[in-house]
Amino acid sequence: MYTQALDIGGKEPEAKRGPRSLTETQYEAEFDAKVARGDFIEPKDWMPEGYRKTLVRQISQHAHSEIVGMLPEGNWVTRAPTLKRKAILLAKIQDEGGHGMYLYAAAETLGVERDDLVDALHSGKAKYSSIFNYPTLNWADIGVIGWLVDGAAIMNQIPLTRCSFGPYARAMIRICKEESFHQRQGYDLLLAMMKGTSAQHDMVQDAVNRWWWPSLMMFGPHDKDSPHSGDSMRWGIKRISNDDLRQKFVDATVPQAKVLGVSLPDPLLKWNDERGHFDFGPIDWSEFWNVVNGHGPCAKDRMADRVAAWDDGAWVREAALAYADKSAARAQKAAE
Ligand code: BYC
Repeated sequence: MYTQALDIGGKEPEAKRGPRSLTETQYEAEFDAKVARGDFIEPKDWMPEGYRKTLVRQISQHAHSEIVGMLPEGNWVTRAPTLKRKAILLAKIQDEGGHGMYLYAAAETLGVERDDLVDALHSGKAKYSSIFNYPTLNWADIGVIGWLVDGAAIMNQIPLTRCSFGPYARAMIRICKEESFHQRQGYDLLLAMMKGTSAQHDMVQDAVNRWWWPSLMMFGPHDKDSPHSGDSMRWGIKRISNDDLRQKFVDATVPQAKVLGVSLPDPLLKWNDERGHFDFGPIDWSEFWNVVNGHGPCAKDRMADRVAAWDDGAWVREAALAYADKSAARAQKAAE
């Protein structure tokens, strides 16, 4: 049966299309049941507008983080100490670029344009992970980014492979596999440095001291201060809360620090038999919000570098589009 959907202009998001014989409440009940059964919601399925907006926000912020995350590591490609380390670092940075592309593509299935998302990043309207606003000061920072930053990312991202939105969940499977390699290469780099001179040992300890607390901040504010968590948990976007993921990360990382032979910069870090977890000291939330609100130590540099890279790459995008147009025209001519 034809429906009013045919009268609606093409601009309406996919999520709103579909037969209108059902009421909004019925659609919502069907959506809730799918989420409760653990079925994926797909782009053409009906979804609440808040769900769509939350996904566009989170997936695009995630994509921006991957792309901006290439910058602090990119600074070290020309200074990697050996050919092997340079090749590994280059491969890792390329992976991050790829992650950004999968994630922008997943966001686009929700009816937004990639150019608009990129504009929002460049104009400072969109957020990206707080962690990439800190500087990479010595070579050990590259190892610590792999170990702690990618380690925190995996902890946060594995539950996203079970997120209720199909394209995001599927993108996360491949991303997590690659992040796992990233974490191992970072830990391997640090193990090598810890077997080296006392100066190398000091570089690792210095890097750990600077990256530990910002890594804990990556998981976001405490659950009680997280405005989006309630809806995101209900909708099956988030499966594990910010605080629970942070705790899992601390519990997994403390033994790794011991094997490495570094100390973690928290005098309150202590195993709690009763809880079965490590206790840890308070996070400086004023630093977190300052960074999240665009005042991190490297915030201006990161965006200037990002915009310059976008502008410098304009000719590549134009050439790719021209090639695609020509190929399409050729294919059409051949079909006539
Ligand atoms: N940094 O209600 P909440 C990587 C914002 S890439 C900045 O808890 P939500 C890698 C939050 O956006 C890692 N902002 O939010 C790449 C919200 O602000 P708005 C990136 C943060 O979304 C290259 C407000 O605070 N990973 O690992 O429910 C090389 C309230 O927070 C942060 C992802 O993006 C933060 N840390 O939960 C190496 C994972 N935390 O939007 C490594 C996907 C919070 O209302 N994202 N905010 O203005 C998520 O899992 C969730 O979005 C978060 C936050 C857990 C991050």
